Amino acid sequence: MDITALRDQAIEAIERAKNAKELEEVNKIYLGRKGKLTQLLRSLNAMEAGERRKIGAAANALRDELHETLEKKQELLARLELQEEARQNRIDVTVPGKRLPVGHLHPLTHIQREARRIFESMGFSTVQGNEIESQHYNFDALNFPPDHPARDMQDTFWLKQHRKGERNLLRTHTSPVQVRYMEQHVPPFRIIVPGRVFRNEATDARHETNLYQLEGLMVGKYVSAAHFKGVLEEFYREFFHTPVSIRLRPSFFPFVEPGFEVDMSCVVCKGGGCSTCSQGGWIEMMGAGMVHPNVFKAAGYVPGDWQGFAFGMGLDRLAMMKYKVHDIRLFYGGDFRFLRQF
Ligand code: FA5
Repeated sequence: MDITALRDQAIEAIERAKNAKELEEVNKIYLGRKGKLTQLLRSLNAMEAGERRKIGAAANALRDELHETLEKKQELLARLELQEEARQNRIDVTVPGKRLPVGHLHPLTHIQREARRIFESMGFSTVQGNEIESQHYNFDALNFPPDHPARDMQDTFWLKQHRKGERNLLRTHTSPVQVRYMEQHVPPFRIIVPGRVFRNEATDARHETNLYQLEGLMVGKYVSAAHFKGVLEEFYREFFHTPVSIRLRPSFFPFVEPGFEVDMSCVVCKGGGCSTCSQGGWIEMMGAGMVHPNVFKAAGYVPGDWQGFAFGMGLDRLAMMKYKVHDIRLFYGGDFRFLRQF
């Protein structure tokens, strides 16, 4: 082939190459071991002297030119590649940001806050108590006899006793705050005490070892069970926004006289009976009653001077009824499929 034609062909091929791989291919076709120009250079030996000099000089010049052109093209391709990379990596400040997953309040916290809001709107103040309590405030001051089964290892998480004297425990209810508060305050008053309590018992759909209660205590000169009923009805009306069936039945707690338990018609089965309410159609929501004279005495009051009502409602049960949750253990399982629904 004519050297000028070979040159035109090679230069055009170099110009056409779109990337490093194609350029390498061109290099191979013309300058490789079996390349067109390489073969021409090899064939010089067979030529007669005059022709060899003429063609040899032109072929060598073409080899240098091709080397140089290839190198330049290589640099150009590398630059273009860098530019393309930069274009692809460009930060577009107008693209909307990625939303970070944000948590939310636990359903039991919502319930506690809603219950607080309603009682505070009725003039109750919120008071806090201790989760670690003494035997005195949890039991003795609340008129529990020494052999009451609630004091049993089976029902109570007792703490190790390091020093002689009082035994401590994880409070089994929020009622100890009744006496603690009365020791420091003179009636009339109305308080609520929301908080965590602990029971050493087997769990099931309605029972947990860790649960939340909300204690209520209203003391004055003429506070009666009728006031309790009024407060309770107002609370349920506000909390459920719809009429719910409630029943009060007589019950025994050593720190009230008379005592009663408040049941609510099970919302899971609408009272028909299901595993949540043990087929009974009713769920026990709270214990309550008129404050026992011995509790007033333990707090340093003269019993005849005051009267009042107290109640302790289970906030988990309230949440179960509000959200129609059939098993209390779902609140503590940490399962996002459940928690994300609130
Ligand atoms: C008490 O704890 C009394 N302190 C309540 C009280 C206060 C009575 C003031 C009188 C005056 P009881 O053990 O019944 O009572 O618990 C009260 C409520 O807590 C129950 O009605 C129930 O709603 C809830 N509760 C009790 N045990 C559990 C449990 N293991 N899991 C979930 N909720 C529970």
